[in-house]
Amino acid sequence: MPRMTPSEAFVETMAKHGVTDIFGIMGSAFMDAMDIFEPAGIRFIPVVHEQGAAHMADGYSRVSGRQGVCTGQNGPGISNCVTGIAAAFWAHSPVVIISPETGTMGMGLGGFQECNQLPMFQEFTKYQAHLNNPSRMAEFTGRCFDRALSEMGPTQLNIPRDLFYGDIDVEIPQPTHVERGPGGERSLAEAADLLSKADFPVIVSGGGVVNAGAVDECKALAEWLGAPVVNSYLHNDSFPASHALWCGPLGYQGSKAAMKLISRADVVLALGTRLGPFGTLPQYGMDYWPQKAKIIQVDADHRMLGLVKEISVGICGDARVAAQSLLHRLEEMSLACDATKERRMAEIKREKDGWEKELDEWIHERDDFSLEAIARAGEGFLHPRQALRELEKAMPENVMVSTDIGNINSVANSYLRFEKPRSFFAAMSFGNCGYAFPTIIGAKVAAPDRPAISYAGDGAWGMSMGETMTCVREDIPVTAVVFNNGQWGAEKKNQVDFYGRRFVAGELDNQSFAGIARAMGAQGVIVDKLEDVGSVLESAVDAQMNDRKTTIVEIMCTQELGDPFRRDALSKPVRHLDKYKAYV
Ligand SMILES: Cc1ncc(C[n+]2csc(CCOP(=O)(O)OP(=O)(O)O)c2C)c(N)n1
Ligand SMILES: [Mg+2]
Repeated sequence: MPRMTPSEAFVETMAKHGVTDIFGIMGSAFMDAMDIFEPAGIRFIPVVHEQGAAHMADGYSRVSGRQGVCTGQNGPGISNCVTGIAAAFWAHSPVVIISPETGTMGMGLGGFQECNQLPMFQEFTKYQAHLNNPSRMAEFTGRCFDRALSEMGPTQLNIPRDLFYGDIDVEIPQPTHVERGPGGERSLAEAADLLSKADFPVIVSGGGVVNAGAVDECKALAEWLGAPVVNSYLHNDSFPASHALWCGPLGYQGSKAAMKLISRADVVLALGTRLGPFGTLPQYGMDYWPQKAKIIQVDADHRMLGLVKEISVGICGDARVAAQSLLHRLEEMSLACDATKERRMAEIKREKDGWEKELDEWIHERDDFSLEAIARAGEGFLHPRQALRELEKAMPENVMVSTDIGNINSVANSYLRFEKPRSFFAAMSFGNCGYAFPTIIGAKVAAPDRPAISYAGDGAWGMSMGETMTCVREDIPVTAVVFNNGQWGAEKKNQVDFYGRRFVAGELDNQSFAGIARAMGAQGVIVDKLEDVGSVLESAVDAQMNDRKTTIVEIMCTQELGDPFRRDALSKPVRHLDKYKAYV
């Protein structure tokens, strides 16, 4: 066995796993290994804040399907990553966080930058390795990289900093690849039977379809059945939007056509989706989930089967081969729904056309608060919906878009359509503001030839805009769209609906984001006319692709607000004490 140092074993194992990029901020704790990243073919990308590094690793892995890697100094550098790793966990991203720790001889004495780094990631990792002996460096490193992929989620490699040093004799392990099957024979047969008897089958295409590379198989199955395909919440890239059977996303600010059609289903094939609780809440006053339908759920993780929604058949399998297997079975059977294929196709078209028309006419919100906000704004402020529609029309081919958490970003859900998977990186169930921008930077590193665009509200932008300096310093050109409505809108909406318009802490008296962008060395453009939205986006993308320039596009928006995020979780206030009686 070759002799090497643990640092060499660590770096060699990463190289063997194809690691070429690591996001983070340097620190003495891992400097011995960092010193040899370059000769190992690994680029270390220094960021502004380690939360950004974790989001970048997330975006990197979501677009490439490979492990994204982040690291930082023990203690504060690593605790700064917690939010980013939690977000990656809920995005099912194979992110590996390398967390160097206080040295073994100092741990427990309260020295410098000391903390126990395993508990803080426990809930958001699929696997945590703690290096307990330097001789096992390659083994643990390899396992973290393997498990991030096989379990589709973050893993942590915790390394006491003194264990990078020494001499070890070790073989570098080969990466392993777990091949998943279609699922159990009996559940597949039951599912095929249900589908063959269905009158109105509907397919929900989820994140598992993207991760498994199953879009073509989903398409073939949908075409065979003539079944409408709806995207699960925030997985708008799980089916090509130009396809006649595509109906758009379910859930908050999603497609009414999708929701109306699924409400009529007698059999639903939920392909590669955990059917997360937030993603199927009633919307637009419509409780669309088909309570009486038979639900077939396919998920690679057996723990997700039937967890949220009652199901008739659960298939623990890979979305791609499961869809393939179902199609092969159905090809041998006669389909009840064949008799109505044309009628159903016409129904799909009718609902889609109706929704497009409604979106075209829905140029602004119409509730009292929004109407007052529009009147107050006057010239120079755009309706968010109109701006979003213009952006949609100007989207370049092959685009990658990330979105943040906020009111306008949520409304964007209706206007974001994709032709290919691994194109849409929304902040998923962890729902943290500040997600979109660093995530698109990571995506751009993994796919430099694709146009990269992030959306964020002005509040979320404030949390994340520092990473503009990373784009400029590290030559990672992207385009950031900032919807400046001068408020933490999504939360203010709750004060409108539930707290008698008692606005506390919701206003944002912003400086010019375009100006700040320019001060950071990027281009900054203010858009205050609707007719400029499309052309500004196009030139920003052109600058990104042809001049390697990052542009911040600041769109001035009225303070109108769309439907609230958490209508499900809020109720009108009750006060018992006299001094608070007016606060209802
Ligand atoms: C890290 C974090 N802090 C706070 C929140 C709560 N929150 C959700 S949406 C929102 C407002 C977002 O405002 P902005 O980014 O300006 O977008 P807008 O709603 O105005 O479109 C806040 C504060 C959150 N989701 N994440
Ligand atoms: Mg805002």
